[in-house]
Amino acid sequence: MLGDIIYKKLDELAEFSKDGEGVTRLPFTKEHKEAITWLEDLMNSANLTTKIDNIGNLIGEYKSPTKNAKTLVIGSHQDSVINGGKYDGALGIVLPIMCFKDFYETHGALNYNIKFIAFADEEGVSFQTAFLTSKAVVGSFTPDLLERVRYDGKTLKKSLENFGLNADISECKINDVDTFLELHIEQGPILDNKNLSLGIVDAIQGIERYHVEITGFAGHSGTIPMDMRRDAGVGAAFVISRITEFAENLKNIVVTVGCLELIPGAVNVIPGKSIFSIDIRAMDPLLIKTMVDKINSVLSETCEKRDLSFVLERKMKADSTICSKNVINMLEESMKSAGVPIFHMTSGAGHDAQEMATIMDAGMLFIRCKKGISHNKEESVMTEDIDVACKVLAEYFKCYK
Ligand code: HGY
Ligand code: MN
Ligand code: MN
Repeated sequence: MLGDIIYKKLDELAEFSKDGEGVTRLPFTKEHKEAITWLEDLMNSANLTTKIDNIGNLIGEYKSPTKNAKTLVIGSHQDSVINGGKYDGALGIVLPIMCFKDFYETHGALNYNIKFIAFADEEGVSFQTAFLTSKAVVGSFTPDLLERVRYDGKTLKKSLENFGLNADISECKINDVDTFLELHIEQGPILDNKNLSLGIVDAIQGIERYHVEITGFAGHSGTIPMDMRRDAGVGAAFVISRITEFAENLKNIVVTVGCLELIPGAVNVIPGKSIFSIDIRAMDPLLIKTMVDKINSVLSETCEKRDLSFVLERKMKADSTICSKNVINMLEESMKSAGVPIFHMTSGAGHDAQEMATIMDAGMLFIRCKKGISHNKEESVMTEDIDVACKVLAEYFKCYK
């Protein structure tokens, strides 16, 4: 079955990763280059014409013989988080290409065009953003992002140049496109708990990400009395615990501090500086605003009390997205034709579909992942669910208009 073939292809793709646990494939790296070379072969085997745009997205095109045909865009991201799983992003690139190849060999020409996209950078791990390269595709990329600096001190601009890309990013904008469909693992436990293979996404929650720096004064851990310290590490600890408790009581919002650094980071030095990230998600933008106001007030109170100073900088914002009714209806029709139970849900995770929805009808189809585990090497899918997704996507190819 196609599910087994796709499963094995995803094992191959996962090999393009930095050493270490799970998959680490960050954008504009050796691993990214290897992955899109491999994906280009896969696209070519499906008779797609391929190109890499000026920000490293790989695009495979099927051109319909029909004049002035509509264009369906299908894709997801090639990049991973650090020590992530094999399926986050990758499944939404490989499955549609393999399913199209099988469909075209059986049914022949379509009366619409298809663009398959492997987005270079969705996770935002390298440049403290998210949906960086789908922003370029929809035309919302701003030149200031070129100055963002990644883990090795290189700016995005330099990283692109080293990757062989130094052209005008405004040329990445795609036009004359009608519908975007993204297949993606759910990254949550709902489908697994309900023993369902697939879910139609009705909405994707909004995201705001912040960079926080607290500055105190480095000192000797043995000689400075507790009441004379300006400990930036303790400042961070109080802030993180208070904003977490606030989010727990606020409900329908999630707040995560995924990165935390104490400087200078020596066992016998009072931290003079602490740097951490805050990732905030909710469907309701008012909840996010309430949370950001609380973060500001907790930072002010804590820093005043402990003679510290702080910087709170927003690094990215993506509005919550209501998925297109047209896409939802067509997914329902496809699931009905494939004899698959219809289930609607929302997405806790962010996706390129949020950017793509700013210029066209956009929707998502979720595929169960075991226990909802994701952003973890234990991430796993079943070949049976991949088969079910292929059946539904084939019906979608049939009914798309
Ligand atoms: O962070 C997210 O929600 C997604 O995995 N990019
Ligand atoms: Mn992810
Ligand atoms: Mn993803």
